[in-house]
Amino acid sequence: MLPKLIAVGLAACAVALGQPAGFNYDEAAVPTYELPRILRSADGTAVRTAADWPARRAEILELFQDQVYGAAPAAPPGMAFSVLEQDAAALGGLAHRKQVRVEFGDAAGVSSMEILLYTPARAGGPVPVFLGLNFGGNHTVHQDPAIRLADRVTADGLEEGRDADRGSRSSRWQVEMLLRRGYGVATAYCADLDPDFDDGFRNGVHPLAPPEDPGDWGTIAAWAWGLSRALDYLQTDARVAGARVAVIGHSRLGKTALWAGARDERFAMVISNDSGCGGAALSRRRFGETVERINTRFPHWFADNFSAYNGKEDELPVDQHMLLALVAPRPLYVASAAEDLWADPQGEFLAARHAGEVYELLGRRSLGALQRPAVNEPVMRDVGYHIRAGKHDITAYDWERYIDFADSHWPRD
Ligand code: GTR
Repeated sequence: MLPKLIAVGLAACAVALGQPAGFNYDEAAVPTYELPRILRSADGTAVRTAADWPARRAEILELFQDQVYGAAPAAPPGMAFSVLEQDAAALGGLAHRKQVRVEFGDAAGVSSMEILLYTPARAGGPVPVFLGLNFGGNHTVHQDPAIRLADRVTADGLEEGRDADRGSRSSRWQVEMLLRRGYGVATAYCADLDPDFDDGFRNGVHPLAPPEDPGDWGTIAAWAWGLSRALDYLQTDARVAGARVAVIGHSRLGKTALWAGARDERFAMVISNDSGCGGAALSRRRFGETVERINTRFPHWFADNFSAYNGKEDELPVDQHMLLALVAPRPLYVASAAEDLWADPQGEFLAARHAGEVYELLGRRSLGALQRPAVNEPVMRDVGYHIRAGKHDITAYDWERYIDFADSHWPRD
């Protein structure tokens, strides 16, 4: 037991670092737990060979769909793409910029999402692309004055997109770095797909398949569905190498990237940045954010069924190492930040390590049995991992590693 004053002091520091009080940040207080076995089927048979994996994969995917994120519909039949704007000499000649509207048809509560795509202006052919949703509108990812302003939908109504917010999140989107290293980057505003508040699923794309059942799609599933629709577009664009699209996301959008990559095997690489609870972190550790807290604070994110596990993590038929395993054999990268205890860096690392069982079964390289690597010492195999110094964020350091990882898997002349 810690002396009371020290304990109170630690709790105060945790709050100051964005770590709410009343949750566990002490490794010694993590309960003992037993993880569900990835390589044992529901009927108890062992999964021994690569040929056994697809059936087990399908079981696990179904459990996540029913019990955690919720089932989403197929692409709407009336979906259409239109190029709203393009410039072959954007960003001072570095980029080719394209803005594309994806129309979902009349049944959706919102009619469309807008994709912003930059590719290197002087690319000799199709390039690999990093695709991720953004939190604040496409105009927040770069100062480029030609990016169309996105309106913000809040629980109080509609706020017009503001010029003053241009580039306000540009540190999270290393556009020039990506272009200089030969990659494209594509993004869309998450609220185009579903505004991030609980309104009983009247807005966003949910009206395409209104949730009625406790296993139907929540907001994370709607966002992930939108990433697949963005990929539908990217695979038609001649500037994009459609078989080399990495799906990436930070925090709640990192949970989203993982679910998108798990469901949709067309994503050739999956990157989770500080995704935490309901993302890469093991729920059973109950370190930092818990299942109960996330379902209470964000009741719209997951399928209603997920709430049945509030305070009952051990009853979950899955844990998040199994979500990561669904990405195999495709390259998977999980990243944490040292001060981001709310997201449980150790739980994120352990999930990535355990997912390695499936990589090995499929003849790929896991993280191995190593301990969590030291801060700023990335490990890159077919599963990659790093823990960066600093806070909950996605930074230039993180992007450099993701590009290094992509370079190692997708070598080019
Ligand atoms: C927090 C939430 C986390 C994470 C984060 C974010 O409030 O508890 O799970 O998603 O928001 O998305 O920034």
